[in-house]
Amino acid sequence: MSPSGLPREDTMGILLTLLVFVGLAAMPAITLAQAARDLDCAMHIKAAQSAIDKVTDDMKGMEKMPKDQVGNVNTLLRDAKELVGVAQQACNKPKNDYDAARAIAKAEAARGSAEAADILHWHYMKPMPGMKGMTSDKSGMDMPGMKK
Ligand SMILES: [Cu+2]
Repeated sequence: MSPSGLPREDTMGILLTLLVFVGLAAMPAITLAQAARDLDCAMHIKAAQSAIDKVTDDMKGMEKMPKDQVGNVNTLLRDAKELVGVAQQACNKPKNDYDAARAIAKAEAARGSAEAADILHWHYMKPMPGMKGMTSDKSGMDMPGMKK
């Protein structure tokens, strides 16, 4: 006898039946969750936002950078922020799957702009003659705001 008062074999049978039912009930939920995840625009927006945050952080303490260079990096950053705003709006209440996909497209475009800003910043960081503060060596960056 098991603690429940039923013969052990009956208890096992009930448990197995329950497991099968729970499994069957969970399957559509899992399918739905996966379907939702493949159109998870919030995830793409999060990635875009952290790319934006990274460049924004890097640009702190870049006062010695030539103004036109700062301007170029910031223009790409501004594009990224605008696109992430559009993505956020589309992602807030997507009317359908197409809306969610459109939000993903905007978020990825935002991430692309942020990445381009990062690449451009690092390109400018390459040692240039007569550009104090923009050189870096293995011992550490001359720019306190720089990570990496
Ligand atoms: Cu820099």
